[in-house]
Amino acid sequence: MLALLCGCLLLAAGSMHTLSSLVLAEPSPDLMKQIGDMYAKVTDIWQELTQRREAASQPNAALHAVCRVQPSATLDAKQPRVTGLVLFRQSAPEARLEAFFDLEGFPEESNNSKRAIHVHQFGDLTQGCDSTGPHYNPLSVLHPHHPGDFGNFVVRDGRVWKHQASLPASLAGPHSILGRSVVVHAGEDDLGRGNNPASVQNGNAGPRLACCVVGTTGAEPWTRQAREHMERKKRRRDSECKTATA
Ligand SMILES: *[C@@H]1O[C@H](CO)[C@@H](O)[C@H](O)[C@H]1NC(C)=O
Ligand SMILES: [Cu+2]
Ligand SMILES: [Zn+2]
Repeated sequence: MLALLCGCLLLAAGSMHTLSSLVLAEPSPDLMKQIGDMYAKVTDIWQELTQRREAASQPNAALHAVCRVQPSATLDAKQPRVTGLVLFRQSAPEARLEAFFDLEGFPEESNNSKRAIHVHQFGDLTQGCDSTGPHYNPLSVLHPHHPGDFGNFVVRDGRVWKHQASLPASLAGPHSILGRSVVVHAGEDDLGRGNNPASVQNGNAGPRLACCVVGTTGAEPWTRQAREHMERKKRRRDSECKTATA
């Protein structure tokens, strides 16, 4: 396999220039750059092939990530201290990203208000959530089309609790959100409809209340959360039935 790839490299380089210039003359910087580019491409293909083989040899190839949400270190005393967990799961590298959001600590008086959650560029919490940078934007597009624009989450009784089956971000590939951060904002995301420059950068979602760095994990936290989710749903249904029949 490797020999074949090297053969391709030589052939490709040879077709760009005559073989004699490759062998006899001092290689031009241009040629060196082309060989360098080709080498990078071959390396990419090679890595993808070996990764694919690795994934195929593992019976459970699902990807999991976890993000433990903590109040921003730079938060002032008046702001609520939001804590909780965001869990991610992708059944395969090309599959859709699922997530559980389980956050608490929002003020009671903010019942039914909406809070924005995004993926930000850096997994750097050295200055609290302020050092996480702007929205993660690998394709240079406008908000709300960033991969980590998760939108607004309704606070109920001080809590955000939501399962999302299909988010635009990924845990695999060149734009993986692993090592980047999840930021919970004090305000609602205007989803790019604010008619000002900030609206198409960050949705005017306000101060950064809490954040975390997305890290890899095994399947266990997801399994536990999924079980709890089912139980809570059942409890909610049961209590709704009771009030309906009362
Ligand atoms: C918050 O709103 C939900 C419905 O949206 C309601 O069931 C609940 O009682 C409210 N909680 C408070 C503290 O008002
Ligand atoms: Cu944000
Ligand atoms: Zn965005």
